[in-house]
Amino acid sequence: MSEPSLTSLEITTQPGCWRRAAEAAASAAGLPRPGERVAVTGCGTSWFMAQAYAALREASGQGETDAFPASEFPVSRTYDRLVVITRSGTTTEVLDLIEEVRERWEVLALTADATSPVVRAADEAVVLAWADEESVVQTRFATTALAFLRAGLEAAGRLPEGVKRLAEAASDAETAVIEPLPRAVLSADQWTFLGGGWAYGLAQEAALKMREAAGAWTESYPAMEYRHGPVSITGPGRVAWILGAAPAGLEADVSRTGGVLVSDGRRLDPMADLVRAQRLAVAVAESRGLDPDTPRGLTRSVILKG
Ligand code: F1P
Repeated sequence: MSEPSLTSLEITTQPGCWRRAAEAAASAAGLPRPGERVAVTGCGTSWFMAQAYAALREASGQGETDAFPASEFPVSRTYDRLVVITRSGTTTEVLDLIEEVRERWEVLALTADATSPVVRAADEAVVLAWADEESVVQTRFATTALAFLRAGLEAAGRLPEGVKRLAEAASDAETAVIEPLPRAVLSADQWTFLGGGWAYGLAQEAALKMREAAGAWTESYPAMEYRHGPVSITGPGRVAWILGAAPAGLEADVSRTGGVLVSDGRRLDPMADLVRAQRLAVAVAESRGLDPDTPRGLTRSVILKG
């Protein structure tokens, strides 16, 4: 048997990383304060974590919160604070955006690298170096950054009805890293990930993981958008996977197509369900003879100029 991939090893460390993120958030400076108008940004995986946090913060009643990819940021808007997520701290679009807005807004950066340019560019930087990864494909850094921000929300106020505390999410992740994945999901040839509210960003990330690590055909949509077209893709041998609570009737809709529905309901926290999708990405990559540690066409960071 060959050695487990770095990606799969890093995936298993997430419960501990999330617990450590909660400790780090307790003493961190620069986190959004309740009532502030906040924007969150990043690229790729980091943008999807930004989406999840923005939706969770706004649903928590802590203030209007937008998320944009750094390359499509509407800079003419007005915010109190910009939160940037960038594992490498070197992504060009993120650094360019900070340069453009730093005189107007407070900037908090979450990164894995204390020596990276984003640390110098931001007003405050939170360095989650212990969550950094050797893999190009991000798993634990991204979810740990989200856990850190989520812990900040928990400390500042009440979370929305039905959202678990981070400590419970970390316990759910302990289950998610070991639980066998359903055979029909492993052998499918297409996967559509769905999520409502803050779980939509997580669904986007699940789909990206499958593309990055396994070169798989995936799609992702807000849960209620599925019936508005994307359902046409699902059929025998294909999967619709809902992270978080499923809308009424989804099971019947998927069953009519002949496809497989993965719906964990409220058992696992949606972040823990994302961990299962990360494991699926590794398993599908390996079943296709791909090495998840060397994803096709990807680099650790996109640096667009010298
Ligand atoms: C962002 C990112 C990754 C993606 C790829 C290129 O990096 O887009 O999400 O998987 O490796 O870079 P970062 O800004 O978080 O370092």
